[in-house]
Amino acid sequence: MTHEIAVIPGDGIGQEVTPAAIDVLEAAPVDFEFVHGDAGDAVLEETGEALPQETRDIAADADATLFGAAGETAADVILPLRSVVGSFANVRPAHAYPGLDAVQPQTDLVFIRENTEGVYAGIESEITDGVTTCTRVITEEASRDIAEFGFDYANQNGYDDVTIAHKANVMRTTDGLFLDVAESVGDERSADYDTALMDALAMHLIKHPEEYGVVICPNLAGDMLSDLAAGLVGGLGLLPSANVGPDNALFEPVHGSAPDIAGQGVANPSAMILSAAMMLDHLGYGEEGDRVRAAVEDVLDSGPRTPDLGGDAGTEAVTDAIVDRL
Ligand code: GGG
Repeated sequence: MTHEIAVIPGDGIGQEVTPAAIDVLEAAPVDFEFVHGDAGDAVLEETGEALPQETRDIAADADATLFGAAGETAADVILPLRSVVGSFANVRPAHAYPGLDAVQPQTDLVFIRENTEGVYAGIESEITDGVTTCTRVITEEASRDIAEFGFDYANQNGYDDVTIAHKANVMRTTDGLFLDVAESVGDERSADYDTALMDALAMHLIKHPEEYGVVICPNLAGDMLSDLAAGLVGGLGLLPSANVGPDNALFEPVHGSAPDIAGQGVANPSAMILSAAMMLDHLGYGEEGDRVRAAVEDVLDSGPRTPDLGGDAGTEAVTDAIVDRL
């Protein structure tokens, strides 16, 4: 069976790490047909549109999408693409790897981030000169969907600790609803869970990440806490993600376009390749996904490594080493 994969490299280092993931997928014993789509800052400049309809269609029609990185046009590119594939859950694992100088080597967390609403609903306005607003949308339906997904994920992946992150003491109506609904889902399943104020949770995650497993979060909290966790394990070059919906999914590294190093050939391809491994899992190739993860772990442990991890190798050398392990 051939799987059609939309490949949208996006901006900056997305152009460098996406081909790395394709090299790795081509080494796996699975038939893929890759269909390229353009999107991002450069496309906006060229065509006046950051996300052309043709790219939306490619993502909508594919079995899954690989996305590289979003730049200044993130709100016009990755947010709509997540919606094109119908994703409501953003799964962001943060693991420490052997051999790397992690701040907290015992970290093994998975953020389950609500992917459709919160302050990322895109409802912003300028009321008058110097006065702006952003509407935070939290619905019972989306809160239930993400909580059910999070508890199921913990159950299916052997995590005992589930934490519901919120700020219901301040955002009483919106996060009050998120918290109530997520707690009801936990109670309906007689699951063990904790709740945590997201600001306090940020501090506790830094000091004691080993006390946490799956963290169910509203949208912005999930975006921020997962970057924080990247700092615990060695940086943004290590965190993959899956945007999952009922019938389709999009896989992307947690990092952005990294304009400071774009074009130099030194971007760490690990997060993108680990995202491709999550795509293999999603398409039913769990063993192949495990093999890719093992190859990445091996190269992270023994090198070569990119400069963000203290090495001096380029993206291609690291990718070749991972393909060699496969
Ligand atoms: N956190 C690194 C970064 O810049 N990611 C790209 C970005 O802003 N994505 C938006 C999102 O994940 O919602």
